[in-house]
Amino acid sequence: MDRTAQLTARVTGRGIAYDPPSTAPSAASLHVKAAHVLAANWTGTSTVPSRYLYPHQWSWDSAFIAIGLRHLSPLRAQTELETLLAAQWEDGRVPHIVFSPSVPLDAYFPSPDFWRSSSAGRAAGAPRTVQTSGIVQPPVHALAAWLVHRADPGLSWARGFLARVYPRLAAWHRYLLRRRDLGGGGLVSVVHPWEQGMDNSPCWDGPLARVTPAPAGSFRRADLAHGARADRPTDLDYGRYVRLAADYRDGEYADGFGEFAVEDPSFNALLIASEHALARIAAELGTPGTARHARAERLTAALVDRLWDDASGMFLCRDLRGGPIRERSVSGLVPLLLPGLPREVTGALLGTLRGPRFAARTGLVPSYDLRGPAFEPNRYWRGPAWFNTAWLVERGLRAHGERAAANALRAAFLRTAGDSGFAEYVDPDTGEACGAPGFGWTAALTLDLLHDMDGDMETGEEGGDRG
Ligand code: 9WN
Repeated sequence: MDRTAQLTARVTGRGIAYDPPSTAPSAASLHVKAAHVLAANWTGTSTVPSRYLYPHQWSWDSAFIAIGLRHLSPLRAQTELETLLAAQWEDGRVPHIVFSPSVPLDAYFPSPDFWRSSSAGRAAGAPRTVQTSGIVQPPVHALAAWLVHRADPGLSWARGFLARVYPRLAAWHRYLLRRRDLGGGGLVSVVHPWEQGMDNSPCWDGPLARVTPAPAGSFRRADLAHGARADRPTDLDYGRYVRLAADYRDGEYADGFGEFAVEDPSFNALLIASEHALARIAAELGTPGTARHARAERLTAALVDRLWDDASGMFLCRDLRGGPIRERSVSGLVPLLLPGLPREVTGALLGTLRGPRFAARTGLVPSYDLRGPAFEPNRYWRGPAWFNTAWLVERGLRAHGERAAANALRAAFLRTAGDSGFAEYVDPDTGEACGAPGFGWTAALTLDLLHDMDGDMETGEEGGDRG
């Protein structure tokens, strides 16, 4: 059944009339506009998410950006990933921010003098020549490297791209699997909300409540100079982010069971998708990828075992100190991306996606349950729709043969991305642009959906569901 028709019925049930979509811009004009955003955000070696709000290189942003850039310039896409990986620490972690030395310290907080990577990170092997943060972000990089290679294998072979990035990507996954399995059940834990990437999600409210905030006067937020206060995390949340990051730094970035440790479905699903991609990269380089595919399957089983919640029809986060977190966020739908899910899990995820909690008027996927107690349509990750998560869900729908639903989500993505000026995120019902305009991954993933119609990410061994 056509997803738009379903949406109309459900939305009417919520008492909101469905607006017909705006006239779709032509693919050619969207391409030109998206390419323009990426050109404006390009620094020469990488792409900033936003010149104003985020003027450095961010880890998972760069992976998504490379996935789009491959359609414009496979060389730039390779460079994007290699610039990030050049800042990898000796323990294998890929830092969530690589700071640009030409940007003033007060342009973004926390700045390099907060993280002090070259001194506090010395024991963990932080690079000496570049300043970085000390936390990580979701491991989308091997998936991105594989897709970038496939965009122009000739150029990739000529430059030795895969051979250079493979050991770094393998070390990155090793770090996560060995140092971050804090729960001992095979899944990776994040130790800060910024690591998971959906910073202000209501999922973190419970675990964050245990954290004593850093005093308000001890830091100066730079985000409020560019973002609306009502859209951004509160000062209290920021105080807690700062405390967690400062404590991690003061412990010289050694990994252990701290105050915040959460197993997150999206972070782990992206690791699994990337592990499958790493298996393909290994095979392309002449080493069998079978063991890596098998590890990805074991991780998928652990994900289902530890985070699947039948009653909610989706995956939930697990607070290692408090147990399952009962808030429903888009993170719990991202595992749809995975090829090896049990059939009943896939079916339930599709049902949840179509149901009243996640079917928004724009046709995009809200970051948080539309009916949840903490829902706010404009506040950071507490309801608005983001384009990277829409892209992940679209790829998941396509991977599971849900062509009509994938096409509807793709159309909603392209229409809203164009109408919003490639906004960082939008109100999930009205499509109103929020956050930074001309946002890197919104433009990049627009290009990907324009140019990669079949969405074959080749992330599984055989593909398809397990019966
Ligand atoms: C902290 C850069 C990043 C994204 C995150 C998003 C936001 C930073 C912030 O911006 O986080 O890392 O200052 O709020 O939540 O997903 O990678 O675009």
